[in-house]
Amino acid sequence: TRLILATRNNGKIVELRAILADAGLPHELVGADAYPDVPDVRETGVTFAENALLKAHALARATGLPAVADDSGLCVDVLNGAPGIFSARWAGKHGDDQANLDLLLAQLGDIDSPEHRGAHFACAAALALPDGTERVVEGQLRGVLRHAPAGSNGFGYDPILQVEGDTRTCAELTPTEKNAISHRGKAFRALVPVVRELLG
Ligand code: ITT
Repeated sequence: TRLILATRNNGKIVELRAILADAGLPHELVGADAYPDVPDVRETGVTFAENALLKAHALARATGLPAVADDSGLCVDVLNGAPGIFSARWAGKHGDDQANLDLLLAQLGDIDSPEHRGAHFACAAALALPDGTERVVEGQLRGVLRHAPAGSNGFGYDPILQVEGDTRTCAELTPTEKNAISHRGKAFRALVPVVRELLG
């Protein structure tokens, strides 16, 4: 069966293809770009799980095919969890990774002690079927925010989050290393048995 990846974020698509293939999911994975006529859903939820479900349902309903979606972001301790669900447009323009990351570093500028620079990535992975059946699971990755970006792998805020228990940022990990420990890896590996159960 076809399974639609209900996202237009290329960084996510690359990671999801690897995570789901490594987990042995036999389905043909198709990006949302294969369905250009389906309008982007308004992300009106107030949690990662709500927004992931909104995205998955919109694609499943419009295409008649099962869809999985990712809603994710960076939650900073001293900002009470912000940018959170607003991570993709923290500096104003949707998907401007560089501006988002620069603004966040500026906001944390004078905070120095590592215990005050704690943060985590969060990911909600949702599955929706055309008949309205839905499931959602979540994963997190803890770390400490650097003062300057390092590394060129990954996307988004990867260059500024140093992984807990490691000396490297997410952008200094190989894709395989990141997927093994990431919020997205955890969430989608937890979703795979659910996909198998509901889709066979
Ligand atoms: P779709 O809605 O089409 O999936 P999007 O980029 O708008 O794409 P989100 O609303 O879930 O998706 O926003 C996710 C943002 O959170 C993303 O743009 C990054 O800034 C950040 N983010 C999420 N996962 C990340 C990761 O693994 N590494 C770095 N930044 C990440």
